[in-house]
Amino acid sequence: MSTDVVKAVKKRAEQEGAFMGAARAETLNASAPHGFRPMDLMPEAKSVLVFAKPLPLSVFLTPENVGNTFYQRSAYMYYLLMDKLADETSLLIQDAGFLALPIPAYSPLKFHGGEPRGYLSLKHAAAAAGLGKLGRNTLLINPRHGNIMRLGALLTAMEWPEYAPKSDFEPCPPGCHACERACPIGAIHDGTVDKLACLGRCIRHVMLPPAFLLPALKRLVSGSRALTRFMELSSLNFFETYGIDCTACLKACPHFPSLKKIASGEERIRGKTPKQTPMTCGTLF
Ligand code: B12
Ligand code: SF4
Ligand code: SF4
Repeated sequence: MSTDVVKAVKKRAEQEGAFMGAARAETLNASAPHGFRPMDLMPEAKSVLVFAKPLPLSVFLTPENVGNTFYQRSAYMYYLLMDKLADETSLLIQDAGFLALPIPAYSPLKFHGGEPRGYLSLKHAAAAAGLGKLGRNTLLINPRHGNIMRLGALLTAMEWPEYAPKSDFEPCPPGCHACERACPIGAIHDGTVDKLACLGRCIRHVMLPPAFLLPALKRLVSGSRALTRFMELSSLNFFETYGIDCTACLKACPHFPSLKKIASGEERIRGKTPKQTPMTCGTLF
């Protein structure tokens, strides 16, 4: 029964052009902050399954007068796609007799200290599931598919038969700070991102206050439970579709894919050659 459901989940991911990996829930329970662990959402969770799919390269390369609008549409579509994949595979697992909770690819958000967070950090989950490592720009980098992936996930009470082994893939070559230099507002420092600064620069939404008001808003929200609840509800109701006006830290990175490498099937990797992650399926390029 378990073998059948594992095959069915992998096949469903492949049909969506996604690849996947699994991590033990206890690994993330031990390392994620309180309130943002698998056990805070599903106490009986034993496994975290994570899905990843790269966006079409062309949406990052449209002319200046088009801007990032095509990227925005793809990014939005991918949130829906990842949510759909997580929902459908959760049903497959449920049919096999185990509870499974799809984790949203974007919204709802939980406000922490006045800043938005996902209920579970998908990039940390993806790294634990063997889908890559986090670079200095804090984004997930996969040795084969680069840095332009969108992620989805689910938690399940089912013990998954194979969890990701430790990987020695090191995404950032020594001395590389291309993402930090490329960020137009200097939001990236030593592997952390100033979320509010990035949000003010890269998110475009008619209801988003101007960037200079965001620090004051953060202070107000962080000090008020009612405002925190209001922000969480507004992000759920209104922020699902938004514009994205900056991709500089992706494009400057040596792991930003190139068509030549995609076509030749060459692995996009600088530095060490990675071990192929056994849990990845659905080879795309
Ligand atoms: C809120 C959010 C944003 C915010 C804040 C970003 C941020 N860095 O947190 C804003 C609007 C700025 C943003 C921007 C972007 N985002 Co965004 N975003 C999210 C969202 C919804 C939540 C992220 C989150 O929870 N952050 C809070 C935590 C993780 O950050 P932190 O406080 O720095 O965490 C610290 C500790 O708390 C601890 N920690 C927290 N959780 C955990 C868990 C474990 C296990 C461990 C060990 C530690 C740990 O580690 C950190 C260091 O101390 C996720 C979807 C999701 N649910 O994950 C997408 C997501 C991270 N975004 C994504 C993308 C693509 C982007 C952009 C590239 C969009 C663009 N411009 O094109 C930029 C990238 C900017 C950047 N360089 O980071 C993708 C990333 C895919 C990838 N390949 O990594 C995600 C995963 C969406 C998705 N479904 O694919 N985003
Ligand atoms: S998305 Fe733009 S503003 Fe945000 S960290 Fe990356 S380069 Fe900086
Ligand atoms: S630009 Fe360099 S330092 Fe930044 S994430 Fe990419 S490889 Fe790492």
